[in-house]
Amino acid sequence: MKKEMVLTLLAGSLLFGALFGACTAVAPPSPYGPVPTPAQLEWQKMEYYMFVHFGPNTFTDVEWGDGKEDPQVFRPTALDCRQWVETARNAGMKGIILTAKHHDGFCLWPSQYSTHTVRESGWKEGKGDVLRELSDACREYGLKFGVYLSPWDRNHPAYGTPGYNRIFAGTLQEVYTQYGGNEIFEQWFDGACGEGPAGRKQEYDWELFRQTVLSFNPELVIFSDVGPGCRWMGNERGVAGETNWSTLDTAGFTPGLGAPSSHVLNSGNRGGQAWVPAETDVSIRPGWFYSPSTDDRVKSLEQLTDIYYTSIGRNSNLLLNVPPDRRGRIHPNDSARLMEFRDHIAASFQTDLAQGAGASASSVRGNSSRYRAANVLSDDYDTYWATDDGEQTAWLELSLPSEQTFNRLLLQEYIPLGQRVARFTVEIRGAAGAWEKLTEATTIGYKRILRFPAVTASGVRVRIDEALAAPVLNRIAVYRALEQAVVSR
Ligand code: FUL
Repeated sequence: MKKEMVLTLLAGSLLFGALFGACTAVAPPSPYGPVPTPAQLEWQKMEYYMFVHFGPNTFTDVEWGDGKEDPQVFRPTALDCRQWVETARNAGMKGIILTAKHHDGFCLWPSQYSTHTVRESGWKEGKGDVLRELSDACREYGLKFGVYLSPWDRNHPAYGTPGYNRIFAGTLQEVYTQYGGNEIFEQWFDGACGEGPAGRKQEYDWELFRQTVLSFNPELVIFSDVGPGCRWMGNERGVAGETNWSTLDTAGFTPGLGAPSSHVLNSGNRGGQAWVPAETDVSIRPGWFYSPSTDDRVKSLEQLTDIYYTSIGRNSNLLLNVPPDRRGRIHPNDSARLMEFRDHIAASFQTDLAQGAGASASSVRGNSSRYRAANVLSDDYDTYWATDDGEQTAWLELSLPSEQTFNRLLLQEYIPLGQRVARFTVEIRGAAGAWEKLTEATTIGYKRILRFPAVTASGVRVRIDEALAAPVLNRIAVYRALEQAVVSR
């Protein structure tokens, strides 16, 4: 064959290959099991937001007001919700959830369903409205706004009668119609009830409560022990399970006494029926409400950093409570600590030492560059590495541009296709070129960050040892975090 003919044939087949390849794009993996709704995905990406416990308890030094407190005790001297929002925004938080009504029944807005509200208080001659001020401030600063409303009400005379359910639904309706319910990002339903066996017994109509808020905002993420939007993760210490599935079996369970065990809430259910990701709620102080006695007991930078790794680092969002003081402002001790924490995390995760690495994998879905291993190096959320269906064990290797010293590994699964990875091993290539095992872990989910003492290596390999379906990872990064925080817990 003549040389020109060979070249023509070669060019022709390349052109055919390119055209053919383009026409038969390899289909993405189908979702596996339950997956997040678009609103749950947006919520998960928020990662970090503020809880605000504020009310009569702020002034009386108790955690659970009994509903008999004189509303006149609520008398903040210099309340400034914009200062809360500014503090949250500067701290890197994406939203605020306010205890609009805690167990004492006191409403931080002048509710028509209660006589225990800001209207009866000593603040602004009864003309104030904290919910109004905070929702306006969140809008002004571009932060999301959420509400905590306790079903357990120690003040309302109808509590313990069937009529109370309608009253509570009316209360929800009032909040959602008057304070921009379609913008509220999260509704927090506390399952706590301390009435005890001799106390008033209320059978909650959870379905009514959920439908009421969803009717104003179908995108709303509803928090409770069993979701449906997100779930309590089982403790108030800030420690999500090392294994943490975003899936949960909810059938037959209710918030509160009928909830799954705290152990289950801590880890979720492998293969669970519903997508109900974990939220970690924890206070920056020993109590949920402000007390002058805790001004010097604000959690240390080490404690907060540890919580970062045991919440956000374990496939959970972090709802950090920062209770305003008796002026109605965030105390300087809390805000100073929040800024130290923000700086520490920002410095620790500033430089991804894997950038520029060469990436290879045991296999790539359909050999298509669309699913290539190097996608895990990009910050584009929607590009990912995937294998062919059925390949449930796989590995991905990063050859670092040069030897690097690091102590954190960050991994993300592309959760719009479900949570899949059940167990994985991390290996590193040492100075002599041999691979050695560094560590192992179980679930990944939206985000997993592993901590280990600093190692120096020229390569990192993630081996998926067990998965419910073929793995889909959209991010792998390595960092050298500041070694100020406690390494193991
Ligand atoms: C608990 C409540 O009893 C506490 O007072 C606090 O509000 C916490 C966030 O939830 O169930």
